[in-house]
Amino acid sequence: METITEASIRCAGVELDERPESFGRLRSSEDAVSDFGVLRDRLAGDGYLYMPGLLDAGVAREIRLNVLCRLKAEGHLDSRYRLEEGVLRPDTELFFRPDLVRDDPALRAFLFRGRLTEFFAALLEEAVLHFDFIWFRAMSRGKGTKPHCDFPYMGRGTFDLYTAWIPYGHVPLDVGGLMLLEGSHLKTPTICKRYLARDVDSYCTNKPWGQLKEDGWSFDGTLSSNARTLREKLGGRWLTAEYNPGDVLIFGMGMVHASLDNRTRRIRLSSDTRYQRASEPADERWVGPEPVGHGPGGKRGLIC
Ligand SMILES: O=C(O)CCC(=O)C(=O)O
Ligand SMILES: [Fe+2]
Repeated sequence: METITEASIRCAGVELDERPESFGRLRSSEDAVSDFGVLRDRLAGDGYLYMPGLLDAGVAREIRLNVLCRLKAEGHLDSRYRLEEGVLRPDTELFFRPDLVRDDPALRAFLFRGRLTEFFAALLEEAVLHFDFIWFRAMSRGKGTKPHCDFPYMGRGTFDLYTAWIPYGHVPLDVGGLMLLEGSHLKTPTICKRYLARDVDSYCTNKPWGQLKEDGWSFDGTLSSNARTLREKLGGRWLTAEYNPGDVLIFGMGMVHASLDNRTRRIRLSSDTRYQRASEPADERWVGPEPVGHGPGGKRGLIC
């Protein structure tokens, strides 16, 4: 099947430098899966835990099939391929689709009960609170996410908050999985202090330049549109992996990350969800049965 449209790897259209000093693979912590002392040290040092096969691959595949059934019903799939291949029609464009899983009990159980939350409770040594909102992504050809940290989107509670990025299906590099900027979690609290302190849903009521834009955002949370020059500035390598169902990638709020553009017609399905210690303050935009998120209820007008 012809699916690759561009030879080089890109992030939001920007070609990346693939030399080994600029681009590499995530370190797997599969070897330390139940050694939480080692895992805590790695999380502090590397800023992430890449856990291949931590979760049930069969359940991840079932969730994928449910979502693909919905996309098929919406007319997005190329009917010449088997459903599980998830090949999109050439004219289909998809990006951020939390609505696809709003009422998927299997996904909620996968993310919020069982193995993953038990893992977080052992890692954080306390009862865990998760955000209720599920960021679900269905990325079509050409789509990727620009470099950012997560805190500007969810920074009204603790900084000690973790993202779990989870693929539903095989995600080789050309399908465009997540990548992290090596060591950036140690640099952003100083170098990007002002960026981390911003909140995408806050605006200045008393300043013409601080108003919400027509699309409802004051700024969109992107750190840089150019993953190549950002890496040159901050140092480290862009790190990624060939992901499979059952894998999970965990990282904190200061970690710069992005995703590779999907260069194929195969859909990239993934979720990202958030976990923290239950005793710490939580960002109220994302918790509860109907989280207000970035909608009107989440906006906060400030005197700046
Ligand atoms: O999957 C993506 O493209 C972006 C995910 C992301 O930004 C995150 O997991 O925080
Ligand atoms: Fe993110």
